[in-house]
Amino acid sequence: RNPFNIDDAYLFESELSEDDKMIMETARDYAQSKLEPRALKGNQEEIFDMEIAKEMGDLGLLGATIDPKYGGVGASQTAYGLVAREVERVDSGYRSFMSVQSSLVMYPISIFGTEDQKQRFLPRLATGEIIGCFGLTEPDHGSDPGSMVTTAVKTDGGWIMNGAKMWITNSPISDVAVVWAKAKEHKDDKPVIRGFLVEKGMDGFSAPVTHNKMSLRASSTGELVFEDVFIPDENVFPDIRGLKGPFMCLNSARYGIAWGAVGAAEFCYQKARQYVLDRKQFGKPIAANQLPQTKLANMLTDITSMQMLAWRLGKLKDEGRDHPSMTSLAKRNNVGKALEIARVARDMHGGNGITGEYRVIHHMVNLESVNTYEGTYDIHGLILGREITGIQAFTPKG
Ligand code: TGC
Ligand code: FAD
Repeated sequence: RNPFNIDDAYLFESELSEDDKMIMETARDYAQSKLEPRALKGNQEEIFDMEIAKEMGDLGLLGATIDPKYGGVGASQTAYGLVAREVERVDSGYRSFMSVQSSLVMYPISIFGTEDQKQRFLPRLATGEIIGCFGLTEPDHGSDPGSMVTTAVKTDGGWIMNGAKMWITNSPISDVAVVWAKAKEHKDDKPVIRGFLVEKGMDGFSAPVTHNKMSLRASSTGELVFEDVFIPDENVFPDIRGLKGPFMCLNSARYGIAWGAVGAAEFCYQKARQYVLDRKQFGKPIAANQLPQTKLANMLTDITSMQMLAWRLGKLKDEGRDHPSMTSLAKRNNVGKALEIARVARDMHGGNGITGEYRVIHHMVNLESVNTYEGTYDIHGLILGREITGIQAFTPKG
């Protein structure tokens, strides 16, 4: 008989290329040696250590898929996903930082930006010298970003922006914000969604912190407020129009999340396994009972299917054969399953599962945010439902 690997049951890691494996191992070593020791305090005291950006940048973990000409390492989509898995094994908040910088800031600049915008921003984003954020959600428009009310009106040499974005990862610590707003070139034009690069220090622009989060506490979250902010023409993406712009970025970030959720789930499963092996009740290890064993079997089954989905989607992306609905399926399934696994693992730790030290409850509450952002579990269900039936169920018009 061949040996059975209880962490990689279908041996997907053995299918990785040497380059992808090397990047995965770099990310794993970094996450375990530098992020893990910060995680408990970071969560309890709401600290995002700014050194993390530079450390990730030094290792090529920011915008890894971007062309080396602009500071990336030209890594595969699979490698990008593997990095997200290692970082989220420690804390979804650190993965959020990395996803936003890579998929929601560097990626749009690299595909929608002018040569000048790429040169100005990408190399410094890649090293972590500057930090970016992505503003799509508004206080009254979350799942339905097409109804956004933030506006940008043309004026001499640029645009005047008014409005507000909410729930923006990295906003309080950002140097540049990729902001999606309804733009009007002429008074009577129909507004069209366009992307703007709003820089820290621009008059009328502020980024207040969101307080009292009970989840993703090591991630800095805030608003973006625009009061007659002048944005020069050189800070506008020239050609991209409509929701397709932000959604293309979300395809990349949602894919990374599908991998990240694998890391969080693996952490919770491994902790639960060790706990029930070590702890004795009724004179025997808790692991010697049938219920804990089937709970672990369910976790491994779900984790294996999550690994298969993420790995296969990465390959399809690398081959240019992916579809956004594949990403919806993987994001929805993997985060939903990771959340279930974290809740069961929390229960298997009994009272100790309530404390921060075991860090399972930390993953559990983080995953509540991950299940909500970048399209909620139900919204991705509706995206898939529309694909399957051909009927749009978001709005009454069908
Ligand atoms: P709909 O009519 O479906 O589409 C409008 C236009 O967009 C195009 N499109 C896509 N293009 C590329 N990729 C995709 N995934 C696309 N989905 C749609 C579509 O083809 C169409 O183009 P065109 O040229 O015909 O105009 O638009 P809708 O308004 O009906 O959309 C509904 C819905 C629910 C699918 C969508 O609005 C949605 O996905 N809502 C969820 C909102 C969301 O995900 N927000 C994320 C905010 S960012 C964030 O959460 C970051 S957290 C980061 C972290 O900390 O890690
Ligand atoms: P709503 O859209 O109001 O939804 C509330 C509930 O109603 C959900 O359960 C939803 O599934 C359900 N619902 C809504 N519409 C329908 C429907 N038609 N049919 C059935 N059910 C429906 N946004 C950014 O732009 N940038 C960021 O960096 C960012 N970071 C975030 C970080 C955190 C920690 C969090 C929590 C959010 C972040 N977001 C960010 C925002 C996130 O994308 C939104 O919260 C998410 O898209 C949901 O929008 P909402 O909160 O307005 O909820």
